[in-house]
Amino acid sequence: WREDLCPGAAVLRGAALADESELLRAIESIARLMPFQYRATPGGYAMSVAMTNCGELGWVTDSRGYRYQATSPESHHPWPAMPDLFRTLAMRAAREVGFNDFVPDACLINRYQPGAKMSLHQDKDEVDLAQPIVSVSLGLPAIFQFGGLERSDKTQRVNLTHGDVVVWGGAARLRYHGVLPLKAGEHPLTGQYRFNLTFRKAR
Ligand code: MD3
Ligand code: FE
Repeated sequence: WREDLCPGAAVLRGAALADESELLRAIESIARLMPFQYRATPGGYAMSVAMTNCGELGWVTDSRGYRYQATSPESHHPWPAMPDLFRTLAMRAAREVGFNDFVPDACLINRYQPGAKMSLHQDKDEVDLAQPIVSVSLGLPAIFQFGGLERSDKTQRVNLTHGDVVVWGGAARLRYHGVLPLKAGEHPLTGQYRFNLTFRKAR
């Protein structure tokens, strides 16, 4: 079922459940080719979320800034191809919310362990902000926080659990958002981790 969070953002509860095993197997094979990395922000802080990517472009951060690039900074190899299942799932979710021409070229894979968090931020490194972002949550649940267009705007909390898919676009596209520190737990399919796939049209 669908829950509207605010204009432009909707949660499709359980929309990825039918593909849970295949999604997790794909994440494992991507991570074998491109291991998860704890990257540093341009300000020099180590992120608590480990990241890898698949697709034509991947999101990276280092002392020079945030950007999308076609190769891994460690190996200089192209990111693994985006599995058809990933692209199809993201396109179908976007379409359900009214974004009919969304074709992602980048998939950032975030891995949270207990205590890992993502501070309030905007996603604005993509060229065409008329395209939405689709996120898929797998494994341990997280409390997602979203605010307004200014960092100081008041925030709302929403629980994202295994299999939830969220589409963010339109008026919600530049809202500040983040993830509160992950609570420890054990998920039957992912153990102590939460994975989040975010699909973007970067270029
Ligand atoms: C709201 N990831 O990688 S996904 C990120 O759960 C990121 O790992 C979070 O924020 C995670 O940048 C949240 C949900 C999400 C993604 C994109 C958004 C929410 C958004 C873009 C605009 C507004
Ligand atoms: Fe984000």
